[in-house]
Amino acid sequence: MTSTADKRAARTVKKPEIQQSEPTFVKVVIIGSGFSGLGMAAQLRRHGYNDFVVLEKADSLGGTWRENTYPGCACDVPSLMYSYSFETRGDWSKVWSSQPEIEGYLQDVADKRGVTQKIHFGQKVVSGYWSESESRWHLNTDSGREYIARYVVSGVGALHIPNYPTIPGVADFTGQSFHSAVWDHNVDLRGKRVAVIGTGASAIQFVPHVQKDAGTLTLFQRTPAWVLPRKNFAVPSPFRTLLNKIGLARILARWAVYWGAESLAFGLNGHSNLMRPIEKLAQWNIARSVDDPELREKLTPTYRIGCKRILGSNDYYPALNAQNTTVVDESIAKLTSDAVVTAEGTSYPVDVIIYATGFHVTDGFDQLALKGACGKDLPTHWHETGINTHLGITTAGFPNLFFLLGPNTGLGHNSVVFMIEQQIKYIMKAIEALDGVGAQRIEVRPSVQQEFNSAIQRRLSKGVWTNGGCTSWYLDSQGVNRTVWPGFTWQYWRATKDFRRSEYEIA
Ligand code: N01
Repeated sequence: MTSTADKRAARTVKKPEIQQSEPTFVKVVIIGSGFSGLGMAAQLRRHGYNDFVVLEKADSLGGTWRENTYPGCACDVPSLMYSYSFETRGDWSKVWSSQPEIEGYLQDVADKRGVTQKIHFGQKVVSGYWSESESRWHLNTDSGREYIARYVVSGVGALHIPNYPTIPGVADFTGQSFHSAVWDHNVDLRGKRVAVIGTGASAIQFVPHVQKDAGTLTLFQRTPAWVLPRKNFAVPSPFRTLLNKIGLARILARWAVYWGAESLAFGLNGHSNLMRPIEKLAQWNIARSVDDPELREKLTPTYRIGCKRILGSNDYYPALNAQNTTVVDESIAKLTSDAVVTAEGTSYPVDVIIYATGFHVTDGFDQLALKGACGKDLPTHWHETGINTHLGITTAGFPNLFFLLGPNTGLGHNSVVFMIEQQIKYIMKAIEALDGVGAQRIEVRPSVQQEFNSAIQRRLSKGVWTNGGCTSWYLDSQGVNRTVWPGFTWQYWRATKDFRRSEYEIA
C-alpha cells in the first residue's frame, strides 16, 4: 500500500448503519466529495448549518484526485490557485502539485473543517425524484438507502466516466489494457511493448514515465496537442517559509497567479490572433526537443492554440524523440489478439494498451437521474432541450437542485476552484434567502435561464473553442459549447455575487 492509500484507509468512514426502511431526513444532500462537494460542506458548516450529508459513491473522498492515479498525475494549474481561498497553503512542495499531495490536501481540509464525519461513503445516488407535495427531494442510492432532503447540491463533476474507444476487435486483444483514469498499478510495464492511444492532458503527463519503463512505446495520435514548455520545480524553502508564515504573502502570490492566468482569456474569447505568440512558443518547444523533421510536423497542430486545452511539459516531446518511441498518426482500424492495426494496414504488435481517451462528458450529468417537477429525469430533459442552466447553477423544472461546476462553468485558462467557490457562495445566499422568509421551494424562471443561455452562446460563438479549427470535448454532438465559461472568471464572480430573488419563483 502506498502512503496515500494508507491515509485513505485510515480516514475512510464506514457506511452508516441505517435501516433500509428508514429514510434519512436532512436539509441538504451534497452529491460527491471532490473539490466541489467538500467545499460546499465546509461552507455549510462555516455558516452554522449542520443538517446535511455528503453522499460519496466510493470508499474515500477526493473525486477526480482520488480516481486518477496514473504516473505523473499532477495539476496543470499552480496549486497556490488550485486550492480553496478559505484554506490557502504556503507549503506546496512544487508549483504544480502532484495527485497524492492534492488528495492529501482535500483529506486535511475535510478533517479540519469537520466534514469527514458528514460523508456517507459507498452511497452512489442512482435515482431520485422531486416531491411537489413535500417540497423535498427523495434520493436512492445503490446500497438501497433513501435520503430525503430539502436541497440537493450536485458536486458530481463532468470528467469521471472513462471513455473507451469503440475499436473493432477490442475483445480479441489478449494482452493487458486499462484506461488512464483507472490505472492498473499491477501491470509491470518494464520491457514491455506498450501502446498509448490518445494525446490529451492525461497522456502528456504519463507518457514520459511509460517511455522510460517500456521496451517500446507506440503512441497513437489522432490530433496533436499544443504543448508549452513547463518546468515544474520545487518551491524554494525560504519562499515556502514566507508563504507559510505570512498570510498577505500567500494572498499576493495567489493574485499574481490568478491575474497571470486571466490574461489568457482575451485571446480565448474572440481575439484569437493574440494567441499566435503562444503558438510560436509551443512550436519552439517542439523544435528544441524533436530531431526528426517528419516527427516535428506530425506533432505540430493545425488548429489555433486554446481550441483544445493548452498543455505544458518539458518531458513530453523528449519522450517522443526517444529511440524506443514511435508516433503513429494513422487512424486505428482494429485490434487483433496481439496488435494494433491501422487503416493503412500496418500492424503494431503490443503487450499492453493504455487508453488515454478521455471521458464521457455529458454522461457525467447522465448519472444524475433525478426526476424533476417537469416530470422528466435530468438526462432525458437535457437530451430533449439541450443543456441549459442559469449561471451553471440552477435549471428550470428542477426546484431546489443546485450544480457545482455545472454546464458552461469549466475553464480553459484558470482554476476551476475559483468558479466552484463563487457557486458555493451563491448557493449559500439562496438557501439563506429562503430560510429568511420561511420559503421551501426555489426554481429559476425559464425566461431568466433562456436569457442567460442566449447571452453566453452569443459570446461562445466568437470563442476559440468554436472558431479555432478543432473538435474537442468542450462541444456537444451539435457543436454547441456546453462546458466552458466564455470570458474572464471575474465576470463570473460579478454575475454570481448577488443572489437576485426576482430571477426565481420562490414559494
Ligand atoms: O482526455 P482528452 P484527457 N481513437 O479528451 C484521443 C482534465 N485533465 O483525459 O483530440 C483515437 O483531452 C483524443 O483525440 P482527439 C482536463 O480538463 C486535467 O487527456 O479527440 N484517439 C485525445 O487525444 C482535460 O481536458 C488535468 O482527436 C482517441 C485523447 O484521446 C480533461 O481532463 C490533467 C479516440 C483524449 O483526450 C481530459 O483529458 C489531466 C479514439 N477512438 C486531465 N477517442 C489537470 O492537470 C479519443 N481519442 C488539471
